Amino acid sequence: MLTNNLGYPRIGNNRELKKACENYWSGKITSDALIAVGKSLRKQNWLLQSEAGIDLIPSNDFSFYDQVLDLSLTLGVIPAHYSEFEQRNTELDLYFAMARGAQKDDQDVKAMEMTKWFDTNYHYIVPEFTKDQEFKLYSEKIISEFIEAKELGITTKPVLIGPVSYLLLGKEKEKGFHRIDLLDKLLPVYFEILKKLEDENVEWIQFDEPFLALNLTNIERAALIHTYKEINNRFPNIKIILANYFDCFGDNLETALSLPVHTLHLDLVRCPLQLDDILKSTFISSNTFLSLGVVDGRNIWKNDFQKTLSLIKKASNLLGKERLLIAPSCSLIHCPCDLDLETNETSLTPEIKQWLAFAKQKINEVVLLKKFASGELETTNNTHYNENNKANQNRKTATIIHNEAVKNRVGKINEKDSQRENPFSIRRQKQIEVLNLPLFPTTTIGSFPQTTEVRSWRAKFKKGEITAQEYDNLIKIETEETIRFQEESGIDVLVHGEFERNDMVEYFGEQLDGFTFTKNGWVQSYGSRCVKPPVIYGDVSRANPMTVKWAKFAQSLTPKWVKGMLTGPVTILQWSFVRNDQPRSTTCTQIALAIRDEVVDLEKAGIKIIQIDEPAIREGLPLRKEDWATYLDWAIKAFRISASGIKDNTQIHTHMCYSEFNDIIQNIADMDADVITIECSRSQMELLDAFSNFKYPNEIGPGVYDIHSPRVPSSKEMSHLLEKAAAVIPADQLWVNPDCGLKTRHWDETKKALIEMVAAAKEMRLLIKKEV
Ligand code: THG
Ligand code: ZN
Repeated sequence: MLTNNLGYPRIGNNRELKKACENYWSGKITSDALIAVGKSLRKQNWLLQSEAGIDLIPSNDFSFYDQVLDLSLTLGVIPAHYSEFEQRNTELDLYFAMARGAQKDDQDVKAMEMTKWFDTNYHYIVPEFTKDQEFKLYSEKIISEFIEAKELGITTKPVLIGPVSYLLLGKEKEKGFHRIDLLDKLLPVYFEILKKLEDENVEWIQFDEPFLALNLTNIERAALIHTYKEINNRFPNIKIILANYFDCFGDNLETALSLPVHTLHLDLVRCPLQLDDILKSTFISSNTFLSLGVVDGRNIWKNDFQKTLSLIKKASNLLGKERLLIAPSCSLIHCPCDLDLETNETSLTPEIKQWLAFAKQKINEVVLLKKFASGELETTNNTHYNENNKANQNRKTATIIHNEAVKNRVGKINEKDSQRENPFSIRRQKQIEVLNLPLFPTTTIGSFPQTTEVRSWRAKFKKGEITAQEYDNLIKIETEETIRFQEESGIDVLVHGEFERNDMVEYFGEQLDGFTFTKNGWVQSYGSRCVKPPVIYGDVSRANPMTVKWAKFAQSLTPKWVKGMLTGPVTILQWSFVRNDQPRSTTCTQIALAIRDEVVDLEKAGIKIIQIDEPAIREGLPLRKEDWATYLDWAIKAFRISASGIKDNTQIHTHMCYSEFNDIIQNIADMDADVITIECSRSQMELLDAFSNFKYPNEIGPGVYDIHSPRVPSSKEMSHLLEKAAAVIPADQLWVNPDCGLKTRHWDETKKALIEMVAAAKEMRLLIKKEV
């Protein structure tokens, strides 16, 4: 029996990687200094795992930005428009240019597209393929990192995304082919990598093929079989681990079991039941090893040793101990680094802390589980085992988890609670009377630039260096300036700017009962950007209003409408670490009721437009289509519960990120928000396609410019987009707004872009007048 780890967080205990990258980008440190930070992080991670007793330690799990982009560079998948930049710059700068775009002297290249990694909050850079795509071994990172570890005395297990998943993660940049057709051109580069690793005496290699958790076509399944047969034929002595995670193999099980690989890795946290199917399957060959993913790589709860050991026992009874590896369910990059760094007992109480495990603790759990399961250690009278048992028992019986009032309220929810008073057509008339807005009303998504200054006020306040009153005053001044700017630039529906908030989920988590939070529980979201997800440990309720004070203050400054800004229940759920002792749908409904109370209080305070953001509704979709309906049913209902406690003449907005909505557009319409704003500038046309095929019943603001880039768009560009939108959506249903919140932008570009945006809306109003 061996211990196996799939990937370790690379950001560093104190986000060293984030800081080093950002310093390099702003010219504060050299590339050598950045490279040295990377090297030191890799060394720390390898040594930590080696000292803990992990047998198969991953390498190539490090990345300066994203592991999918690393692979694109490895395979030479570099879009043509970078070729001039490539010739004039280093490999590292080319890599960052692909990730984030670059303006340098006369060179100006755009960033590649970014999207969500399966159902996580991690974002990867989407590979772009052309019909005659060529592949070549371009970057030797995977080999040099293997050698680097060997020089430290550690023989690692290189990890890389398998060829089939790599192709499927990408996108065709032109018509006339499917990316899977490129497989036979791609495979030789993989062989070249394997050959080089074999020459370095590699023993194990992990191929991630997480598309095995999705619905695959017969062609894609055949591609998997072809790939691993070819690899096995050429490299029969390398032990290949094929990793699937985030869901069951489902109807790909037969395919997976028939692949000629040394070891199959299974996610037994998401899908414990598949173990029985696999063990009794006649397809599993008599010498295949199984890597049992028993420690949750996606959540922060301590493993339940007793339960896990009985699962492992089932496998060892049938296969024998020798054929088993013990592992986390997936890479640990979705977990914070180290629970030991959480020393502040007022934010994370010792009672809750004993229920948790972060990446470092999970590594120790894997090792202990293996020792217990293999018989190396007895469980009786073992301190670690007893502690684990005690913590799990304590959590099962803890009173702080349960709130009878919340449970009763959820139990009493009826049909009416998820319905507005009247249908949209009636609400709309009432809202027009109250709001009195022009055609093409302009607004923003909510946040304005979170400058270093604003962040420093919060840091000072948290450290006690300024008083609550001083902090409030600073935020008030910033809010007032933002209101004035919006008035002067002619925006119709204003926002307060959200300067009092750290993150749109963390801010609510900090104020809701049933949540706790960490001081240092950072998880990479994209590139150098990290999030600190709150921890939902118990029944959720709202003790006090959370946003009313700031909404009221902002509204008091201006005769124009100011939107109340909330995060929706599905997004709060999706971007938190969620309790695993009740269904996610129950937790989501509890959050929905808390948000509903906030919506009602905002209305009472005179706020007429309330936005409930749900940017994460799509990423919450289960990986397999057969599970979509159940999820959509409770998720959409939760949103409706949060939005239905108010009168018809209060207008509900929602906002969503990412534009791949075609397949769930009916469900989005079923949310029945009066207005929806959607992110779409990186692929505007795709979004409009969806709306030309589907008559969206309510009002809609397709984002008219991309806030992820510092580039200032012209009013012409935006009015042109609006004309295209008006061709598929009736003009009186259209809103004008950027495609997402402005918190990551600077003030100068924000101001310029919004002035141009208002000009575009005015051009549209004139145009429509002429037509009438
Ligand atoms: N909050 C959460 N998850 C998210 C987003 C969010 N997932 C999707 C999308 N938005 C990801 N985008 C970002 C954008 C900015 C940042 C993080 C994710 C960001 N983070 C600060 C950083 O890394 O410097 C964190 C510092 C802080 O919170 O003070 O700027 O908005 N939950
Ligand atoms: Zn957005």
